[in-house]
Amino acid sequence: MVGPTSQKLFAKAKTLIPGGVNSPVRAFKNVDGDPFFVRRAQGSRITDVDGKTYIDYVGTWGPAILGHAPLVVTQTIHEVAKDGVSFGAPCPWEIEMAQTIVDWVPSVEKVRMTNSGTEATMSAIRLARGYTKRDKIVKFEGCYHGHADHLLVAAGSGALTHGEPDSAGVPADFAKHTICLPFNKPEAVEKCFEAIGEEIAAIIVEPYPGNAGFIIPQPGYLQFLRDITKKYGTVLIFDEVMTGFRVAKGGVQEIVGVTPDMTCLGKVIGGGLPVGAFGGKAEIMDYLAPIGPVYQAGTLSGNPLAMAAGLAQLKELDHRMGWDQLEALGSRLETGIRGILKAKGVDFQFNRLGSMFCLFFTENEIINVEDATGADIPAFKRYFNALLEDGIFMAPSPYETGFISLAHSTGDIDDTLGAMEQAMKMV
Ligand code: KE4
Repeated sequence: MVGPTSQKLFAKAKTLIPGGVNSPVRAFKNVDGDPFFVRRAQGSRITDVDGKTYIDYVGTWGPAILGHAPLVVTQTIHEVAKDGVSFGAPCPWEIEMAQTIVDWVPSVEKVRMTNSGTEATMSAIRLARGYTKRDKIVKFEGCYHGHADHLLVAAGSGALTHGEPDSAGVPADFAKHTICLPFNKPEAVEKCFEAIGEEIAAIIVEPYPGNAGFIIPQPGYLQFLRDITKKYGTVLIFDEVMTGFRVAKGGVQEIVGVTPDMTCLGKVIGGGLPVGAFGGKAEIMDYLAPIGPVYQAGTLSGNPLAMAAGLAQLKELDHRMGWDQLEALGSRLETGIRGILKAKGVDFQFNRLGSMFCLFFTENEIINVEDATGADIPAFKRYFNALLEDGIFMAPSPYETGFISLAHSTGDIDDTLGAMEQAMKMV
């Protein structure tokens, strides 16, 4: 079917949609390119309107853990939609989803569904503030929790006591209760809590940050955050929107054995449809309306279609014990990449946990976003574009994470490694 090219579609899109995209990272601005427009996606592959097919490691930024359009999900959507797509009234699907999250995620005793990760983190913070009756929150540089005003905050001049807006349109007053500290630096958290610990409602953290490339917490760091928040009566929130159900059945908290007070989820739990969730201790969650004083709501929250699609995906993942297969695929990719780097004589940093990975174009250890921004970004751009030319779609930004799905074959991994070997010549 011949239709308008990506180039023509992008030109048209830009006359109607700011930047031509409905989410900034899709615009390929971080790789000096123009985005392709997608015709269809199936399994490990995505095909653009010009007929080019790519092995896809963006995976719609995480949700496509079974690969694109898995039959178990698309059939479920088709079947359930016949009985309605949204009721605005409770339905059994919501109970089944809540029961699954409670059963699988160690920290969750009760859970509230939302329509995005942003809603989940925004609501979790409001709940933590309502529960503790405190205003201050702590986040970490390089961690992204969606685009709520109080989370678009960078470390300010008074880094230990208040933050500064990290986006136009965010009033300084909205940012002043958000403290932004360096990740993997316990001493910075200690100094902050010694100064104002009694005022801090919550720490929100991506336990394995995936929005600054993919960063590994130093040994004991997450337990340290657990201990200091317990000491000061601060709510510890793990933002597992990206890692939840992906790195393990119970997410990072199952792997590291650190149980937060609350967890934010998204992406995988929607099977590709818009879903987020936040959950935690019943004592905290019961502060939510309609039984508690903290208001939170959503027209489409828990709608039957998204719940059924997400449940179909989670059940399939569990039935196939997908995490073992994802680890095997991730390990194959890592071994291959390390061989390529060795042959090239460079010690670029490669971080991975299961099916999440990131290659940094620097030989310096990456322990926080400062290290990631010190990498050779022009080299990344050449590498990204060489891979794209060769039919491999990696995240169009050096500050994102790659995702492998259960639809990726060992052949896909080997073809990707072949393309990486060629692309490395451009670095
Ligand atoms: P959404 O509002 O985009 O559903 O979720 C926000 C969010 C919250 N927490 C974490 C850890 C996240 O990674 C995200 C969103 N992730 C980005 C990818 N880095 C979404 C892609 C995009 O913004 O287009």
